[in-house]
Amino acid sequence: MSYCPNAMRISRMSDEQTPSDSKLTTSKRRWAAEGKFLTGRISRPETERLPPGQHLVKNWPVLDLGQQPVISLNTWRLEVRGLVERSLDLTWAAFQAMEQSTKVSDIHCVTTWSRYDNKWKGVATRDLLDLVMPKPQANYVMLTSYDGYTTNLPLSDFAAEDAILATSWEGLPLTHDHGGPMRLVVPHLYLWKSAKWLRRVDLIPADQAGFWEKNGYHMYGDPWREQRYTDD
Ligand SMILES: Nc1nc2c(c(=O)[nH]1)N[C@H]1C(S)=C(S)[C@@H](COP(=O)(O)O)O[C@H]1N2
Ligand SMILES: [Mo]
Repeated sequence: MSYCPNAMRISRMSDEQTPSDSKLTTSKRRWAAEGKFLTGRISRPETERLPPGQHLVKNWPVLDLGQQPVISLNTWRLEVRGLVERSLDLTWAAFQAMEQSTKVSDIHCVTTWSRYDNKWKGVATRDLLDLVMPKPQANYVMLTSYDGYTTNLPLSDFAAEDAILATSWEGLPLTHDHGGPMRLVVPHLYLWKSAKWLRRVDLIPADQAGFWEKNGYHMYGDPWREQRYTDD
């Protein structure tokens, strides 16, 4: 593999290690421990567009572990493995040749900002799943990114109608800081489930915790039910 030195260092991390801490990472671990931002209110998308405890922003903040991997389109791959009839190892050209979809969605970050009406273009997760054909025992997905980040969600949520493997935002190529060249967007869950710089999708039988889920954040992360932190 021929990523930049930074990405090479990241790609050598084993699954047991976690990406190194930034100041924000440390703060977010503490917020999970303290239950920060929980309002105790419940609202529903049908009655209120903004989930409880969220505020609207017009800009789009950048949040990650502080290590943005450099990815070359020549070596970029998207792998889909696990409980599938046909595993995939897509090059950038093969990914671009897939049917392209457009979705408009609101996004909600657990750090309390929400942004309305984001226009995405890319490959609908359903179109990817049609290619791999999940086996009946596949119930969850584990996502792994080029920076070593991982996150988990049910397969049915990954397959949501508006979930997209996005390469474009507001008519422009997705910028690197927001996960370009390609990131997942699953708008009905908190944005930490939407892996930036996505590299691998594993279809698995039972739920497993990803990075934030091991660090005090909820296994599912529904903004409408304010599932910010592990309930224990
Ligand atoms: N690969 C990767 N994806 C990631 C993260 C990360 O650190 N690495 N952070 C998550 C978190 S906590 C959030 S809130 C969103 C932020 O996306 P943005 O920077 O485009 O706003 O990305 C999510 N996806
Ligand atoms: Mo986040």
